[in-house]
Amino acid sequence: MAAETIHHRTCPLCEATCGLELTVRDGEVVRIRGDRDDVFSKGFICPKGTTLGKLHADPDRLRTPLVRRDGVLVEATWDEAFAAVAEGLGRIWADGDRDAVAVYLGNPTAHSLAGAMFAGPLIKSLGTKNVFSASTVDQMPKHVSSAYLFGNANAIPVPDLDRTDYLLMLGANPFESNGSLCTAPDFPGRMAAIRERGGRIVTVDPRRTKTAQASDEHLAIRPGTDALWLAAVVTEIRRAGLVDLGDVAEHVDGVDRALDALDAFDADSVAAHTRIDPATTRRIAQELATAPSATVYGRIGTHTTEFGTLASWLVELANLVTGNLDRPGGAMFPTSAVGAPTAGRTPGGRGFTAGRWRSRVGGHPEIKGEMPVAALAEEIETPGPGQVRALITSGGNPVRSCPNSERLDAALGSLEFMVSVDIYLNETTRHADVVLPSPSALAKPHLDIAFYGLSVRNVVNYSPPLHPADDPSEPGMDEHDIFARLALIAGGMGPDADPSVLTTMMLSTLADRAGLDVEAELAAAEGTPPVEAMLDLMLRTGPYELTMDDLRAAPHGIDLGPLEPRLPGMLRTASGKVEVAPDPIIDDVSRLVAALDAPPDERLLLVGRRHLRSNNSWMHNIEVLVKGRPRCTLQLHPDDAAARGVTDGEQVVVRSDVGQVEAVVEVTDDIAAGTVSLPHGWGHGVEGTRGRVAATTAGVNSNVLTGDQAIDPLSGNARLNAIPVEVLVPAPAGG
Ligand SMILES: Nc1nc2c(c(=O)[nH]1)N[C@H]1C(S)=C(S)[C@@H](COP(=O)(O)OP(=O)(O)OC[C@H]3O[C@@H](n4cnc5c(=O)[nH]c(N)nc54)[C@H](O)[C@@H]3O)O[C@H]1N2
Ligand SMILES: Nc1nc2c(c(=O)[nH]1)N[C@H]1C(S)=C(S)[C@@H](COP(=O)(O)OP(=O)(O)OC[C@H]3O[C@@H](n4cnc5c(=O)[nH]c(N)nc54)[C@H](O)[C@@H]3O)O[C@H]1N2
Ligand code: SF4
Ligand SMILES: [Mo]
Repeated sequence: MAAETIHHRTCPLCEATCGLELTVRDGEVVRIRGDRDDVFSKGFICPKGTTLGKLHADPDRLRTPLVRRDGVLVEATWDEAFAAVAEGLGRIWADGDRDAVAVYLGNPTAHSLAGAMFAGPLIKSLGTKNVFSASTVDQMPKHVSSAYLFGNANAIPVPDLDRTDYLLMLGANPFESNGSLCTAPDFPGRMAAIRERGGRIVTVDPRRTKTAQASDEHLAIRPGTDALWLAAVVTEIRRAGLVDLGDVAEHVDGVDRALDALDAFDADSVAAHTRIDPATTRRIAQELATAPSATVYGRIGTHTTEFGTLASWLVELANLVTGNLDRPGGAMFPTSAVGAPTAGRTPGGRGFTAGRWRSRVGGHPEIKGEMPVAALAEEIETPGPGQVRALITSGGNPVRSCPNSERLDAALGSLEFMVSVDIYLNETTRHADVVLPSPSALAKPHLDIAFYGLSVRNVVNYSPPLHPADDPSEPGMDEHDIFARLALIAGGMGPDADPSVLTTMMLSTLADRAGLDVEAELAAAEGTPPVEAMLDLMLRTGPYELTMDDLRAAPHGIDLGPLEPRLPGMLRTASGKVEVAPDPIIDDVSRLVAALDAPPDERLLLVGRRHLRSNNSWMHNIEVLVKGRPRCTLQLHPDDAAARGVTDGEQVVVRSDVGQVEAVVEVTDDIAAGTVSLPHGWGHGVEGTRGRVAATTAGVNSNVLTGDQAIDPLSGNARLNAIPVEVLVPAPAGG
């Protein structure tokens, strides 16, 4: 019998960063289970994590670069592929307009070490204003509220789950998603622990999710009204005389101005919109303010709405006025081992500026260097200087994940040139002229740079590649070298430039910024893979002064302890204080006041949902994850079903102002009357894609129904929830 070897690595699929234990026999992963010795996840794993071996072995996963010749994508060598990239993009740049080449970075780019380190340099050498990412269909509101409040878009407070006495959770379903902007492996277990120690959990969600069922209380809010409700909660806390900023009071500016702006919202005035009765709202306000410690946590359901930034700001305001900002059991700032812009100890900085430039067609302000992805289609369609004529995508599927996706699909089809870095030929990458395949997750080094900065405990863990990049079953190029070569092409160095040109520059910059001797650092890094040399430098100069050797010696991770108070040292606002009432936010409150006066929308409101065995628009080609009951169903309350004469399992038409899809109905009282739910990321089997399993459980694309015009003005984030729809029974054939 062949010898088995055991390996440990961090799962890169979601934000939970679970430790995995992999058993390998004859070069093949034969078993994956949770690593019981992982310092953070302690053996927790979800079904997706067990399938990384199947993902690695998936025959449909791309292993060779593809280049379009005579309209057809054919296999090519890496040299041919990069030559085609240089030629195709070169044609566009030859006209002298750098903005004509846009870039879209998808979710797995944030989960990849190469993406975290090389996306910045790539964007810089592209020199384009047309930078788009999945952030504007996701968490951009949180970046914006953090940027205004704390002076840095990445200074995001996380709920201190392991010590809190009271968790108020809105628009999040960690039993399926495993948590987001809150890295917490075994979120369900951490919730159970809150209740075991006598704490209380209140979940606000139009659906009675598994998370809601595991809470002490569930409030079935009307979709899209969280900002109204949170504003009322804050006002009720004030009226009850319970505002108490606690230890951070001296570091905070503008609380009264913020509270005055919210005076129109109270438990009574928002009730008709939120459908939460006033007594409950007042009680929750009281509980939140008087719990020994409490934390308010809002996620996707609160962010992907028209009032995303206000909702996110109100979450922070609720934490602040109850004395729970920056204290154990409240909302706290992690301290990442690889350092962060806020790692220093002296408050003050440049603060935040939005709108340094504007999108050409819609006039949307730039946020964090990005344009709203909801505006990508119009930037491609509209002729004139600055028109997007070419696109680079990395680890993204905007044709499934972005609003008004049929329009975007057509727009991508009209591009003069497109390059995709991806592991599959999907609904988006099928439009590419060149597809550059990343290695399998198991063949890449991994360290969750982004997510250790959002973690409920300070930890760090490094995973070396399990399969070498030159493994014959792999595409033969590291992901960071793909990024580096794209960046070098964009920088005018041509398709054959050596990636080390870029990595040497990056290492020098890091050393220089850290005040180290650049020459000595370069000499010391000689012979070390450049990514590891850079990580080593980031770790050494980070807050714990660790090294890569420390990490390599700790395959189960290094526990750096519970979160610690960080105020005021981490503040980067101009005043060096928490700026609670910045003008753009206060101005936007008037839009919320207008919503209060508008008659509540009586139509059915569509929301999304996630399933534990799915991952946005992918992982749908892994048989064990998609088998069983179809997951892409339209959830409908029994009363709404009866009113339309619809029964469970029936096919209906779902129509919004933007488009329509046909979906199979799932009648369930787990969804509030007046709300319907369809998950996003489905609609597979399209011509030109390669995913044999995904095509058999295709589902429908919910983003046909979402609009690209309704966005949160402060963040550019798309509105993907609370979409008014009609549900219609199709006329019988021939009728
Ligand atoms: N209606 C609605 N729409 C939504 C949402 C919603 O809740 N409702 N959620 C939004 C959110 S939060 C997000 S983050 C977005 C996600 O939006 P996207 O990031 O655009 O889409 P994903 O489905 O995550 O696509 C991931 C792609 O990365 C590829 N990939 C996987 N691993 C790798 C890798 O290691 N390297 C590379 N290069 N590629 C890889 C996959 O093959 C796939 O093509 O969707 C958003 N869209
Ligand atoms: N299994 C799995 N895990 C994932 C992902 C996945 O696709 N599958 N995606 C990953 C990504 S990219 C992200 S960003 C995270 C997201 O993680 P979460 O934020 O936890 O996202 P969801 O699980 O979609 O939960 C959002 C909840 O918001 C509710 N909701 C919708 N509209 C409203 C509203 O107006 N108000 C309120 N209060 N609630 C509302 C929905 O019913 C839903 O239950 O998950 C990550 N983890
Ligand atoms: S919860 Fe997330 S990180 Fe953990 S095993 Fe599942 S997909 Fe991987
Ligand atoms: Mo996301």
